Amino acid sequence: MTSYKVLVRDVIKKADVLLEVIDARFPDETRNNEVEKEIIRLKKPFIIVINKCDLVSKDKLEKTKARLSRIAPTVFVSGKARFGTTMLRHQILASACIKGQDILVGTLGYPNVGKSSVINGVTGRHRASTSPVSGHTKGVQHVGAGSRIMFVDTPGVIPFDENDDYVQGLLGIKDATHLKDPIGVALKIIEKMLVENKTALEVFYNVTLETQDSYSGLELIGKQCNFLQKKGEVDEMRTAIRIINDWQTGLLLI
Ligand SMILES: Nc1nc2c(ncn2[C@@H]2O[C@H](COP(=O)(O)OP(=O)(O)OP(=O)(O)O)[C@@H](O)[C@H]2O)c(=O)[nH]1
Ligand SMILES: [Mg+2]
Repeated sequence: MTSYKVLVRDVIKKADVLLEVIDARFPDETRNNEVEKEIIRLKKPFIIVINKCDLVSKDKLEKTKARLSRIAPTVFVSGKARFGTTMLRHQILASACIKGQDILVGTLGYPNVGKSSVINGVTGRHRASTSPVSGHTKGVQHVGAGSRIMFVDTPGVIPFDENDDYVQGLLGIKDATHLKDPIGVALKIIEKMLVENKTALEVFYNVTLETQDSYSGLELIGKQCNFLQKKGEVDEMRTAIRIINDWQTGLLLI
């Protein structure tokens, strides 16, 4: 594969407007500083697209939008539920600021954040191929969206530190059984939910979490799911895999 830096630079250079697609559940983890700097360096307009907005509460969404709007125009959408895509189309036309010509829209972001799904949301058709398996879009693809808009779909080109099990687990880049440390990742998910939406976690697993301790949370959830080993202690690995699966399939909502 072409070096990601070359690919990203090339897309930024050619595009009239850039979309930085991020995941509503972890906006900060999915923003990329290097990409933003390069866009700003080349003085290109960009839009922050908070995708998968169907997976978070309206309250969290509004707060994230208010915070990120200070950096660039920000819209929230759901590529899957086709929500917010008309607003995004308007924002693209407003940001491009070129009259009468076609607008080339570069789409950048981490693997699996939903770049291709956002494009399909705006085109109203399944023109860009999508998949739950990350790394799906292989090369740069052009996708026409009518009324002067032409998208450039890219592969999830931002590389991960191979050791970053947590982000790979959070983003569903690797499924639970392929992570190096599923228990560690599940604990991080619990930690994140304890801070952001403890009630959702409690309701989903039908448990009451007395402390902010993620390890006790894992144990309680394991017990409640009846994931026990022979001697009666909680099967932590099985519990962790269940939590990661629930998170990655969008059953566990922040
Ligand atoms: N719940 C929800 N899921 C979404 C949304 N957008 C995309 N997905 C899911 O996320 C997964 C990845 O979507 P893609 O559009 O293929 O993501 P991508 O960023 O193009 O991924 P790569 O091409 O692999 O880098 C698929 O399983 C989609 O169904 C959304 O708005 N909400
Ligand atoms: Mg794709």
